[in-house]
Amino acid sequence: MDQLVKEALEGEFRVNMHDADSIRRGLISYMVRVVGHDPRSAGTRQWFMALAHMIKGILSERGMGTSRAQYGQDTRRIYYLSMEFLTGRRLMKHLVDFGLTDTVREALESLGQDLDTVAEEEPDPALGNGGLGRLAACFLDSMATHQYPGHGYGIRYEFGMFSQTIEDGQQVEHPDNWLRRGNPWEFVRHSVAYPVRFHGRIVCFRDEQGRERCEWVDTQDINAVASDLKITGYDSPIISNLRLWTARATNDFDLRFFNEGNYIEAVKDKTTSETLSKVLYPMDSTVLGQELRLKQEYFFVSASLQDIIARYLRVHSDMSTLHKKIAIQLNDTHPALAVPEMMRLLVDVHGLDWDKAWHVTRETFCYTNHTLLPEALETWPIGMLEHVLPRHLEIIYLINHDHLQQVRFRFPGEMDVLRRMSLVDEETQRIRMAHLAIVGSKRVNGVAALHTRLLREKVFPEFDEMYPGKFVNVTNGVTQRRWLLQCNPELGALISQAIGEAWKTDLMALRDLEPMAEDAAFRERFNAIKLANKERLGAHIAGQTGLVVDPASMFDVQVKRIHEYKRQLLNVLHVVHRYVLLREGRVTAPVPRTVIIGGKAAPGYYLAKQIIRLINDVALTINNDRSVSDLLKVVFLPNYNVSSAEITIPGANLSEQISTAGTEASGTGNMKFALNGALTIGTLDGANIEIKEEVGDDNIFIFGLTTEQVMETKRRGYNPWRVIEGNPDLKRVVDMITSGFFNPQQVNRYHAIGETLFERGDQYMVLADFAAYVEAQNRVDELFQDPDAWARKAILNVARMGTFSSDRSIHTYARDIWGVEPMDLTATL
Ligand code: 26V
Repeated sequence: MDQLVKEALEGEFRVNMHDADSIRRGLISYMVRVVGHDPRSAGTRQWFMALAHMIKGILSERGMGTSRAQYGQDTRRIYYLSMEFLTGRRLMKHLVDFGLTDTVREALESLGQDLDTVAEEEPDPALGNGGLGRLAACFLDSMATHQYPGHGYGIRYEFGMFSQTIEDGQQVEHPDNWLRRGNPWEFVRHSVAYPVRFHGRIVCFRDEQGRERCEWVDTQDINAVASDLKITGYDSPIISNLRLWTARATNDFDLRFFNEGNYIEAVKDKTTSETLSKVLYPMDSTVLGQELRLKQEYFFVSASLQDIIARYLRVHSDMSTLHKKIAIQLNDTHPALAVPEMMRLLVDVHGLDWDKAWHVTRETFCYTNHTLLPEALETWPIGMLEHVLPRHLEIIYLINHDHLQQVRFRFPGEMDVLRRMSLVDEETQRIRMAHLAIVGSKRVNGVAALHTRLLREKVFPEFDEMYPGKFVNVTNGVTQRRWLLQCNPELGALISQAIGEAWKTDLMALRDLEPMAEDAAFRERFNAIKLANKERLGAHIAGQTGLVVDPASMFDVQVKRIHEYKRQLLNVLHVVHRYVLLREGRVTAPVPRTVIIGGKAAPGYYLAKQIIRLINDVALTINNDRSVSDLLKVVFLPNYNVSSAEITIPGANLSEQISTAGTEASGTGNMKFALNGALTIGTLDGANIEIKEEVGDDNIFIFGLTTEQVMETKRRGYNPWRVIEGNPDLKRVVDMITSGFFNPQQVNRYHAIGETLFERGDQYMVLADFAAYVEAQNRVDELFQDPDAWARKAILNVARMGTFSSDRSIHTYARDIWGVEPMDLTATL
């Protein structure tokens, strides 16, 4: 080592990334010069930092090339505004994208380090709740891979999604201090900072031309400071940017407090103003209407629009053609304040007249809806908006005035329609953000065929009528680079061996895999890889929970946020039912199963937390009952996140996608599982429907009520009591849970679960679907007993997942929504 260090430090800083020896020298040099550690005593953490900084150097170099080429081409840029990005760890992704995994592995090995162990040192940036944030990350990957000029804007939360432990069977939340040891990937741009204003009042006056102008004065300002994360695509010359904003007190703030002479109070207030980017709200199901959340939303919208406009004005001068050069995608309504903010900037700051500004605005924005649940649709109290963003409230009223004028014209005399379409909910005195986003956008899209249909027919029918062609569908997708190539390299290699590498950037190429389903040797290798992935998952489970599971058993997996509509409870009912049958010896040819459930509950969502507790109580009883121990195990996998998904998904045989029909907008986990060779048991909900159409009815286990049947049943008056009286097995299971069989020390623990199923009418039809679910699970068992038949279907699932690539989603957005073409920078760079 001594000699190595000496040589490396004598050498040049520049590294040839295709030569392991050069990388090794580079690593030593970065270790000394950037990390500031002696290579002779460095541990995995330090080697991670040295490697990350080295890769960061390449990112920066290549990124500059991309920027120059983009300015040169003056292409329309796409900005993806999202409060959440769940990017997953960066290191392995960059290595895969640059094709450097093997050389870097070799270089580290020569330094006595293992790449996988080093990669584990990186914290998983948990800047999102679930599907919506992960989708944003998949989209950035697809845009960069296919050379679209797409950039992300979000918030650099100091604390991301809480980390979850299970104590006494219950969820405990811990702060996610992911920046504690620094973030080697970010470029902090102290000079890219914009003031964001709050509160204050409006003064209107006539300018020299006699036009009415309004100014927003006496505001309290906070600075937004940019940090950039570089986004690489697979084998792509493009490096895109994800710009995340941090809140900092303005100098102004400092000065005022200093002059007031109360130093300690001044510093305290300064800190409060910086809480804006402190923490991610860990809810994805109910809107609380908290002022801090509203401020977060405006903070990131305002900073992003200022930045977008500043960039535009570097090359252009006419604000009335802004929409020709940019498109802004709103990821749900969280950034919907961008609509009035754009109007304010165009009218109040840049002096455009109202109609022209409105035209530019509506041609710029597009909005993606991600939920049908009424309690997740954002609305803000008028009083709060008036206090926090008085000018925006006025602008919203002006927009609404013109909008209602058109509604009256289109639906004359229909007062009900007028009331429903107004941006203002008069009853609750709140502003409806989805309405605002729809009115202010050129296109609105749902995220799966069923979801888009329900949006058009049930949620916003009058909007759909008034704006034909505005509502479009773009079914979600996932990036095969992270969700196959990176997380399941063995399967990736097997596929490439069989059909070549085209699938990595064109997932439709997987079709060529179909004939392999009939190839016995291929099936054998496919099964061997699944087994190895199950062993890896088994080891992860043992590490996390201490439970030992059998990789030969069927791995039956449900991982996602815990929510009533996702029906983890239905899963538990089936598990308990199975337990009863096994104990009573009522199963003739039992199939050993390991049921794995993971996910976080929103901290304030009592019932979701009770479901976690129930899973753990049931697991404890079953796992300690020796009479079933070879046949049934139940695991609650704590702290489900992107990194644990990367281990969990490749190890699954069965993918549980069992939401009540008409509630899950799309789902994306469903796609990841099938792509990794799991079979799906699922309802006709979200993208499950499209998955079924692709893989074929014989290759998926569909059960339960359809959306129409759910609505019809409810309309006719659904009675959960009647269901349970007609099904003694179900009654037995429910009685066991509600009477304390799994928790004799506190028998009424699950009172609330009984209440939601009966007194509150089983809103999500858990009981109604139970019998069909059990029947489908029996079909699953039967098939699993024939490993060859199972493998055939699993291979066909993989082969038919082509359409569920986020590449396809992005090409669709580009063509139908943004009207952009990929750039071709391959020659330029
Ligand atoms: C809602 C809220 C409500 C206020 C507090 C913070 C917060 C944060 C996120 C959300 C969004 C919930 C919507 C969501 O995540 N939808 C999921 O989007 C996925 C990607 O389109 C889709 O696959 C899932 O089906 C859908 O549930």
